[in-house]
Amino acid sequence: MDPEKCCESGCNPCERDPDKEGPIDLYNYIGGEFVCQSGDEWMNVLEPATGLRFARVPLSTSEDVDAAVAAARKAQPAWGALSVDERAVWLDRIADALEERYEDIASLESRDTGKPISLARAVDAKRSVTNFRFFAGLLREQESEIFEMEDSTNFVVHKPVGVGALITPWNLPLYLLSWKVAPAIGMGNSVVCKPSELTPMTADLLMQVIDDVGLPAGVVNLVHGNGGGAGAPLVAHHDVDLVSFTGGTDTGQKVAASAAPSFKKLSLELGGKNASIVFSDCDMETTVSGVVRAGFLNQGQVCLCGSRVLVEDSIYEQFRDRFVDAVESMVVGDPSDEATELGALISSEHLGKVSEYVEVAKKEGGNLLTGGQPSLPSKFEHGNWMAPTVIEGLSPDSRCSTEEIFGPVVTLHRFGSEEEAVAIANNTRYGLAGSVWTSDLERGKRVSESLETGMVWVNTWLHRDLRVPFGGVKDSGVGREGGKWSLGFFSEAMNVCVKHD
Ligand code: TXE
Repeated sequence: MDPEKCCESGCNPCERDPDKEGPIDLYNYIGGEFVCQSGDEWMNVLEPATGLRFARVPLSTSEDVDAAVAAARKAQPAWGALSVDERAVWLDRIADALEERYEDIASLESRDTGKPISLARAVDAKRSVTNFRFFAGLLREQESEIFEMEDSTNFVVHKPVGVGALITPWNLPLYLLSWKVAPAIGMGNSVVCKPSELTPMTADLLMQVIDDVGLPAGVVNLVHGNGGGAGAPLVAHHDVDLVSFTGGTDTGQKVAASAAPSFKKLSLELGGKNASIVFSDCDMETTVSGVVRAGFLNQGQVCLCGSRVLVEDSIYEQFRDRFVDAVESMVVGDPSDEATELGALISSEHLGKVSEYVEVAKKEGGNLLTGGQPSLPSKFEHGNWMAPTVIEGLSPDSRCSTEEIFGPVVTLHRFGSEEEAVAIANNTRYGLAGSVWTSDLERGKRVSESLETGMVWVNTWLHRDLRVPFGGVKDSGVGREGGKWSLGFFSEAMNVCVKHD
């Protein structure tokens, strides 16, 4: 780290001054050091709730990516040579250190994403710690895989893949980054992280934690920046062996095309257009609250959100009215207020995209049952706000019924039969998740298995056992992470067959 060089370029990671006035400057983390970017282009990090700038993130280039990949490559052999138990100890150390910064994670994540502080605590902060602890335990539980033949024994060995690129989006920043880092380094890989330029704050906090616990230099590296400047060069890098990407389907296609020529190991967790299917024999109270939560959690900015609600004809009006009442009772406002249930959308651009879909819905014949602009104190006038919106009357083939909107917008549809419900639910390019609400659990399981998705919940939603496979089909992605599926993705299985004397 050459302070003179840095100070000339105007950035100065040599000392982080917490009391420094003005926006917080973030730095890349390469080879165990916070370092300046090679260029001098920065991007403002804005609070979604107020539109105010509170940090700056470097717009790194391929030069910074080269340095990060080189540091990862240098660190990988020694790290990969450690035993699984030795690496599990490191994951626990990171979990312990993250846990000590639980409230920092929650408040930073809430400020950076616009999500309510209650959600940032209960979901983002909690799960980020759990991810490291869970994979530490899973690593220790791994059983050896031995297959005996009459005259030989087969030993399956799980070797590191090498250098991994971990690219994450803005909706659940640390939750998703930790979900990738923990198993990736746990299986002996070294990594280069590229968080979303819109929400870099808790990725920076994770690097501080990793630095504080003294993880060997180069095992985890981070390069800030946007897709074109940093993400694309990282995916294309000749010395990157694996890419784990979570983000939009369109970007996922670019990532897949770039990774293909060098046969990089690839996992894509992309968009969704998930259906919540409500049968007339459901428990109405539980179902209304569960389907509202599924539709609007994190302002509808979760790939698993139930953005389409399919209701059996006989209870449609009753359900619709109770659903709209529950939606209209949601507290929309200051993300830092404990009572807030719905915060701001991630950016003005994204608000524009979601608002455009509401206009399209009206043109497609949709009837707006509730929505619009929430009335908020003046300090939020430059924030990205939308009241939770419910639309009925759209054809299941309409754009708003089939395309991912990724905001606080839910469309209501009615169905006459189980077969019709399944047909409507599957009538989209996406195939990530869904939920089925019925007191007939056999029907719940039967309908679930008919859905073209990677996961379905019956009479609940986002109830997560980290041991299960997570991922989608069709345009929702390729591959599975979660539990042993993560350990499998972040390793290369090798078989050694030993003939007996
Ligand atoms: O994601 P992007 P965005 C959906 C949602 C949203 C859309 C776009 O519909 O409106 O995706 O959101 C990096 N090579 N989801 O723009 O562009 C980028 O810098 C390599 C669903 O945030 O996919 C960021 O770090 N990397 C999703 C990450 O990819 C590239 C959650 C995701 O950015 C790149 C979020 C490139 N060419 C959005 N271009 C989910 N499945 O949960 C960008 N990036």
